[in-house]
Amino acid sequence: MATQTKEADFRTCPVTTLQVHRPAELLITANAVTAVVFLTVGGILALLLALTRWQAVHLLPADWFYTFLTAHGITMLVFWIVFFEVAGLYFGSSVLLNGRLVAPKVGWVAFGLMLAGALLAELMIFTGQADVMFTAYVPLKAHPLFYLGIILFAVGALVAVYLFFASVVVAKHERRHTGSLPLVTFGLVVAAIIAAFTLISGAITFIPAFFWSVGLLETYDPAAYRLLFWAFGHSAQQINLAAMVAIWYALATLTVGATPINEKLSRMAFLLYILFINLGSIHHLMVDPGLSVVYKITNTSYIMYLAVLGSMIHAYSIPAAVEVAQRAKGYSKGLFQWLWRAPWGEPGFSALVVSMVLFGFLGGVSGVIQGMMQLNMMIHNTIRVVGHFHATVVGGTTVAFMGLTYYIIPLIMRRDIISKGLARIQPYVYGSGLFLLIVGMMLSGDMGVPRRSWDIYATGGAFTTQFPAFTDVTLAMLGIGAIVAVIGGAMFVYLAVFSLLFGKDLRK
Ligand code: HEM
Ligand SMILES: [Cu+2]
Repeated sequence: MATQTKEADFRTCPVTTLQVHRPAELLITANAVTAVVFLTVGGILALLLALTRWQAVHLLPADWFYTFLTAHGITMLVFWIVFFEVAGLYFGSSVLLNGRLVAPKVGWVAFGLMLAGALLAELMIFTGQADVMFTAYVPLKAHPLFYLGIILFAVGALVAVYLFFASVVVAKHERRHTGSLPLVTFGLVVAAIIAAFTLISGAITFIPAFFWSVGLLETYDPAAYRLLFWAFGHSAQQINLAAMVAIWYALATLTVGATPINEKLSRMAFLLYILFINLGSIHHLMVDPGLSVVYKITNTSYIMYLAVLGSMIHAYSIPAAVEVAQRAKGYSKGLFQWLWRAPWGEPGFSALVVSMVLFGFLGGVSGVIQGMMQLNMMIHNTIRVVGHFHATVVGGTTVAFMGLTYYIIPLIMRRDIISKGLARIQPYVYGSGLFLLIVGMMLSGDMGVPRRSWDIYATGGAFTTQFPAFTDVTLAMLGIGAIVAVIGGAMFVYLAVFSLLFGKDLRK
């Protein structure tokens, strides 16, 4: 690498004594703030969608519903999550290693590409030229600039991943830290390795789609598209998973000082994600005619459990680390004093617990159940699937990211959180709303309510209104849960934005 570390570029964090690289700090802030802007847009859309799916309210007209559904899916699952992950990668490769981002300019190029791509895609969606939903299944065709936007965004993200790897290598080379990588950075390296694979799969999926949309490619086989798309879409969720678990370890350390009891085991559990990343991916293609049943069942009902094994290890290892740390502080009476005396009023800790509970009990369990062939045939394309992934990417990943933000603001942006009281309850409000939303979606799906459907009665098909009164209740749960969750989400956005603008300046 060209330039050597300049000490003038660093400041010492008074709380953690870590060396903070100023150019990295700026990039972390830019990416995290952009992420929160997208979260805000996605949250407003979420409320409108939920109030439409709540059949008794049925708010939006049909064409708006599909435009907003496309926008919500992409804004949340791609732009909010990935911008935040890039901020997390820069944090893990500079601050946590005492090191520097080797080429901040490259980081700004990545940021520019991602932002331009995201805005282009949003423009196409909101002008009604890309009502294809975030999966963009062929033969649904969007405006070419929509695909171009996605491709630009993916290239930008790939550049950011490259910058992350380079910074990790240089930190080692410059001896900014000793010994092996800290566990949190190690988890992020795993996420970034999966990201490289994912983004390349994304390119293989979307570049032909772009050529097809401009007419240079005459046909694009829908079955081939789906196979390629899920090489991208499924692995993208493994990035979110690895990043979320890395943040769980970070939050456990930041809030109660927990360190993993057996760090080697935790590292091995991360490695399972890389090795078995694609196992289980076929759960997206269970009803597709092109693949053999033997292949589908082998992938989803046998070898998938090897990836689940990794998550099960983390699911025991993190609470155990918290228990050991709490007992060491003297909270060792009886079986559970360590738990009752945990810092439940710290948003970082409550977010950790909410994230683990919603992800584990609702997301993970439902995923393992509905990922097997026989049950998948019954729940495919019902709103139960949407319930499952709101437990994972919202209840799990989004809540974990929110929890980390409560530390990034004081440590990196050096502003105090403006309202500690509001921050104290925010994870609980968001989490309880999500609980209702998710359970409402799952139960509605069990009754056959289809996903991506503007009107459950107009679409016919799967929904047979066997228990109309019951479905009225479960859809109301979905709607009320959404209102509560959006209030919790708005509290988060308010806290993040206003702390950044008006919070007490901790530099002084
Ligand atoms: C308060 C929070 C949220 C609420 C109330 C909410 C609600 C909804 C609703 C009602 C749908 C439409 C379901 C259907 O008709 O099939 C939906 C779809 C979706 N949501 Fe959310 N959501 C929230 C947050 C999020 C977040 C944070 C993410 C991602 C990190 C996300 C990702 C998605 C995706 C990927 C879809 C599917 C879009 C599609 O089918 O093309 N949501 N959400
Ligand atoms: Cu998947």
